[in-house]
Amino acid sequence: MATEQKKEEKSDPIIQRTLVILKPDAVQRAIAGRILQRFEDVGFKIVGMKMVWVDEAFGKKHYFDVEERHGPKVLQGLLKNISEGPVIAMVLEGVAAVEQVRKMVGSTEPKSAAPGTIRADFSQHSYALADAKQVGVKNVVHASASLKDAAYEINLWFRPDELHTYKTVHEVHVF
Ligand code: IDP
Ligand code: MG
Repeated sequence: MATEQKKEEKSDPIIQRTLVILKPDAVQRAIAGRILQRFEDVGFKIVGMKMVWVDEAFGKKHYFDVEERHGPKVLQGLLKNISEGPVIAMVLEGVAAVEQVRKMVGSTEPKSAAPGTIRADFSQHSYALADAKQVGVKNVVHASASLKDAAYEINLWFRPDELHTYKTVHEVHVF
């Protein structure tokens, strides 16, 4: 299954939902609030949020295609990282949310992510260090890479009754 980041297509819904995970490194470093603030500042609506400590079996479901894309070593490191402490999982809703949130998050390796992105501004980790330590690269957050991934991941992490419909003040200006 192709899960590379895709540019918005004309047929895509304008208002979208995407899954963001503040990974264990973000929670342990106590930067969750500052990261959340960035998403709130842009006007994304939090429609679901919870703190969970997942195990490797759940991690395998979330990262079902990582072995195929990056090989078994990366998957092992990643499963170790994602299950080493609690995470904060959230569903964000807004205009082209999948693409916009990925833009804010930045590219996968913090060392080479663009300044101003969350991964660059909150981490200095590199593939070289991750490989040397046999961990996944510690890049603070996960964000769904495509609408298809978002649908799969939201369904995996949240029950329908954990997702909420309400109005934010941003909607007065945006919609
Ligand atoms: P993404 O998180 O930017 O979508 P993916 O390719 O989906 O990146 O990879 C999932 C996660 O696997 C990344 O967030 C990162 O933590 C880890 N990862 C990806 N490639 C490597 C690698 O080459 N070395 C170590 N960890 C990696
Ligand atoms: Mg990904």
